[in-house]
Amino acid sequence: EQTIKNYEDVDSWKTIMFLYTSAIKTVEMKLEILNDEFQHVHQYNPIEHIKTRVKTPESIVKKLRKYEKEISVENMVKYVNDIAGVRLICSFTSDIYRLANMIASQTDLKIIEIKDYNKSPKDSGYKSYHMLVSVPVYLSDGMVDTKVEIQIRTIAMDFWASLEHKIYYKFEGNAPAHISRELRECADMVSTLDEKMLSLNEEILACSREQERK
Ligand code: 0O2
Repeated sequence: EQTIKNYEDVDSWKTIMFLYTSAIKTVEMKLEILNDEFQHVHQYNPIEHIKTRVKTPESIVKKLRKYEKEISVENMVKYVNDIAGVRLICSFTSDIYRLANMIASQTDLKIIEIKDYNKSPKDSGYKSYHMLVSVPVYLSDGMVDTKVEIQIRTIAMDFWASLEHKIYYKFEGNAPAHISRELRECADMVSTLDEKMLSLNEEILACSREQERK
């Protein structure tokens, strides 16, 4: 409630939110085309599904407070990198890097930062591959490079993260130790499941190739 009223200029807030929404649309469209092309060439969809969201004003303010920055439109654009979020959910861990490479080779997307929480999970057990990119949004009076955070993770990682996120918010970051421990154990199970599913899929593909040869 305190949130939007604090911003100096509601008009610029609206314009900025319009930019983020447009940037999400552009990135989503590009990813759908890549997925369709992959299906066309390899008869396989690396993306299981896509989720998008614009961060809520409350959540933006919370992040600025966490960073100890004054609440202003300028600071939010500068410091809050995940206002526009696109989440790519895939079946196998191998799809994560396949998608990351496909995104990296899009010449109109600039990669600002990569955080590979798949190779280096967070202490919570969180695994995901984050790409902070900027995408040009063309308006009637010019172009604006707009930041979008792309998170790439498997269905299993996403399942874990959505539950952990709820628990984190429920306890405001101070979950009882045994709950955090059990969540980390679940994260290990998720990793084992992802490994097994990947090797099983590889076996299935090898069998199909073998049958095709016969
Ligand atoms: P929401 O509700 O998804 O918007 P930070 O490290 O948070 O100060 P930064 O640099 O943006 O800021 O971090 P990062 O790690 O690149 O991305 C933060 C986002 O990743 C989070 O957004 C979550 O979506 C996700 N994330 C990161 N760590 C965890 C974790 O331990 N558990 C879960 N479930 N998700 C995580 P927000 O803002 O937290 O929330």
